[in-house]
Amino acid sequence: MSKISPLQQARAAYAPKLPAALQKGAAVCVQEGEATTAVADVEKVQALFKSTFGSPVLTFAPGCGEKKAAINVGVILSGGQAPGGHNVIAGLFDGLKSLNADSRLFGFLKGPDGLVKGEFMELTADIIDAYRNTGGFDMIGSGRTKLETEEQFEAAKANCEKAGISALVIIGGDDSNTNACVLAEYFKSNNVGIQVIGCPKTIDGDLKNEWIEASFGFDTACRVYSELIGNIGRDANSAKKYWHFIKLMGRSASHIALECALQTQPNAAIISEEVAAKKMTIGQIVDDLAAIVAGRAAAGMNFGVALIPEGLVEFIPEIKVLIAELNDLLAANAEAVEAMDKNEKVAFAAGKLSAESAKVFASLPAGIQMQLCNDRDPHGNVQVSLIETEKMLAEMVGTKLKAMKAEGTFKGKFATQTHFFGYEGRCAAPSNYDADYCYSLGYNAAALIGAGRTGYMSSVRNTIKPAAEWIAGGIPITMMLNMERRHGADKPVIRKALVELDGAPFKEFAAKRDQWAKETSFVYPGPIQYFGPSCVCDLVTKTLTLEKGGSI
Ligand code: FBP
Repeated sequence: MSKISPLQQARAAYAPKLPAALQKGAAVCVQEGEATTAVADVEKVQALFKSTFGSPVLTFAPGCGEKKAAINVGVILSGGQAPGGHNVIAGLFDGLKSLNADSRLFGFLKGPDGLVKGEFMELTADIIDAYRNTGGFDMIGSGRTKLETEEQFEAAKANCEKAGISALVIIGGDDSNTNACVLAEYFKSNNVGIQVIGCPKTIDGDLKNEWIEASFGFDTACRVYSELIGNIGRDANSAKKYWHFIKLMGRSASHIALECALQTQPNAAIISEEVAAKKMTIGQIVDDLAAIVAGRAAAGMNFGVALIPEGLVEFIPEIKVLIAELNDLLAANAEAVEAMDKNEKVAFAAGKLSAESAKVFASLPAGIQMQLCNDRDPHGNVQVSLIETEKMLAEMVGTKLKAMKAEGTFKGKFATQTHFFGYEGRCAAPSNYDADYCYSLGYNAAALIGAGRTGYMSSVRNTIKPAAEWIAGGIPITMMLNMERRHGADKPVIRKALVELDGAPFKEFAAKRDQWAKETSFVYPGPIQYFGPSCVCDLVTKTLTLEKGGSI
């Protein structure tokens, strides 16, 4: 057996809490709500999902332990890692065993690819026990293959039938759950007896809506980043000589940056959704940051902490246009560009851009110009997550402050350190919130399977309350769909949840940020607590607390 840490050993014994409805087993009493519709584009969604559209919202109540027939179930982890994935699988395993001890669970390997290629392993009690309450997705691996073609669906069907699998649980983000919905529809409309259930995962926190109040992993990842930000804040406040520019993962939405700001009270935090709404230029963002630095310097504080969301550049309108122009330009001249070195590419791009974009391009640091010209994904798009926005802003703010110094409007010092927190948080041992929530989501998925449903997302709500009061049930995925333009075609997708500027979390941040900028009000959250009093172990994110009408 490989060596495990003392914490992992102790944590293995943690028994995740379950909602009251699931405490007597996954054979629940099912209460059906009204028939549902789609979030928008109802007729188009209905036409595409003839067999699964309109199913009711389900709420579970404790059952009487009724035994169900034994079944084989397959599980898939899809997309980026998020703390708690193993607990979803453990909950699913325990839930299935509560329905019938002879039921078996199979894990498809390396994500949806495993389903298409028929690569899987049986997940026995020994395997499950070794992964309880651990972070990571290493039990079966994950992948980003999209399940969307009929060939893939047919291969999935054949591979499930070979293993006698009659239900699939897909653990993923908005795209993976959209694909789960499409697969459920395909199976049902073709009379294939395989149920499909989705579970909401992503540290990004952007798979949430009226019915799914959080995606798992967000809580733990934000706590890990906030611990690190707090440590940096304390270092900054001790040494008093550096400004720390910290980029935080989260792809597009700024939920992580916002939650970390609420937890740590930095001197500045940029929220991409606000930048887009105010149509801010890169120059304005730099000016605002420089003004905060200069203001603190005038008060004798040549240090600070600034948070930057990963997806920022795509939300700055002028950079979005620039990136689109660069994508087209480099794709249209792919062969010639291939032969150029980094400097030649930059010079080539600079000479071909529209006048407006050329100006924006010229205003960016040389390193960022190169990254914009070089880092492209297989679809020919700039990989924004690889752009070192934290370095870009540190450099541009430095340049602005030099100019201000020359004018006499800045008299302080400006030395920077830059950081990127992302992978550090994705595989952390799940917090109690995520351990309990994930286990409940998995157990609840077994209840949905036991209730014979398909095309549903496992839903556990009311999670700001103690677990016994959590509401377990199922939400038809079709209910969350709308039509969006993707790769030149209208596609049904689950709407991505961005930060709402009229939502309580952003309003709380906006009301406090000026004070945080001027003063040093850092909060030091410290590491996630797994053992100890409930007031430090069973925390809920500030975002969820505020969204549910609470105060922080
Ligand atoms: P998911 O949406 O699949 O959960 O992934 C989220 C994420 O961690 C983003 O925050 C980040 O931009 C991206 O994955 C990084 O992807 P990769 O793991 O491929 O580097």
